Amino acid sequence: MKPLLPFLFGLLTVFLVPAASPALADEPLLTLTGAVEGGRVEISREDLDAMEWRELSTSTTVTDGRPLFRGVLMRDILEHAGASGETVVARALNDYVIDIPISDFHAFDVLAALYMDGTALTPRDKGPVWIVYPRDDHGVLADIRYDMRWVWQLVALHVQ
Ligand SMILES: Nc1nc2c(c(=O)[nH]1)N[C@H]1C(S)=C(S)[C@@H](COP(=O)(O)O)O[C@H]1N2
Ligand SMILES: [Mo]
Repeated sequence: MKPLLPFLFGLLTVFLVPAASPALADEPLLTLTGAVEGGRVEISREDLDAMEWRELSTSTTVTDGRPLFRGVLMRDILEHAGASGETVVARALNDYVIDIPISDFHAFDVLAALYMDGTALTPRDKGPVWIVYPRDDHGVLADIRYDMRWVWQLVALHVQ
């Protein structure tokens, strides 16, 4: 029985390592459903690359200092998908789910961040997409109500 265990771990590695490697350009990174164009819009890295990228430096509850995040504005992603509604239900890889008022994305420059300090976020480290609020620019954002909306490993947005 003993040699079986390393073998099983080996197998696991074979299956998990490709899953952790960077996504292909046309593979969907985010899936939007509900009140979006055609009821379903998949957004690939290629789609994001065609949009405007922004940078944002902010402190977070889970990192030291003020990392520099790079990504696309949440409101631009919703606009790209033709979203119309009041709320997005954001869902992460770990099935963390939370309602976010769409008004947040108009009141604040909230990023769907793909990079932190120049390094691509991976599913192992808050990636591939992390919702990042400009926490240091608006006093109101330094609040648990907003911290809960910093969804990491974001995979899906349901608009309603
Ligand atoms: N994917 C994912 N994102 C998440 C969570 C989670 O469990 N999974 N927790 C949320 C909550 S409740 C808070 S307060 C912030 C900060 O979480 P932490 O301080 O526990 O790391 O991340 C949010 N984003
Ligand atoms: Mo939390």
